[in-house]
Amino acid sequence: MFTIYGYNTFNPIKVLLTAEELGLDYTYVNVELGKGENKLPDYLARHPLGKVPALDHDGEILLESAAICRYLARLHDHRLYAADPLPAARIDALVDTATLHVGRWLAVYFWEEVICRHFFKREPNAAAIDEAAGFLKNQLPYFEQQLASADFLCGSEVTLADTIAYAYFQIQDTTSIDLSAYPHIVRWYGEFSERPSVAAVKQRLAEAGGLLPYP
Ligand SMILES: N[C@@H](CCC(=O)N[C@@H](CS)C(=O)NCC(=O)O)C(=O)O
Repeated sequence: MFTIYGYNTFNPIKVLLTAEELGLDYTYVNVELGKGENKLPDYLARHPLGKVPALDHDGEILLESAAICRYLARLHDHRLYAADPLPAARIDALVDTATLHVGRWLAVYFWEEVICRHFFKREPNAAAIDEAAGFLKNQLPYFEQQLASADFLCGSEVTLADTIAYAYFQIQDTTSIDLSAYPHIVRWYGEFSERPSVAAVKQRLAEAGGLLPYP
């Protein structure tokens, strides 16, 4: 039995999208971050840092979104991933670029324009947004180039690089990020958004009462 603990933010969404792409049968539990449910003793026993996502697989607790995604893919015949070291390393590299670079700066928009507005009732810090925009201007051309020559980030098949990167790129739906200078990223994002996995994740979040009243 698989239980995914999450919330409507990009880290849990990586895991939910991956689970849906793999056709995993799982239970979803919404951890209400806004109410501090992630800091309650029950949840801290599961995740000592009090963060989402966490995965419970038959009583084994797994943490860290990308590690959970890799684990699920390995359980499913390495689908969305690769059994061979070289293609696996190429997917890992794009996952890390999505997480440590592009996603890190996309997340600044989400933090400033969604979380701070919604939870802290303050306006976005313009200097933080400017800094993120500067880094993205240098980094997004790499993804644009990857997607100019292939349907997906790592070639002709969906991989963990796509499910994980998509979770960050969907930040554009609720923030001021403008990706119109990157037509291949826009094409990839539009096509991925039509995948049944994306609709299924939205439905899971809505059913669990985990859709924030984002703008
Ligand atoms: N590196 C972790 C990051 C997890 C993380 O920071 N999750 C955020 C939501 S996107 C969270 O739980 N924030 C609540 C908190 O830190 O109190 C992962 O990839 O799983």
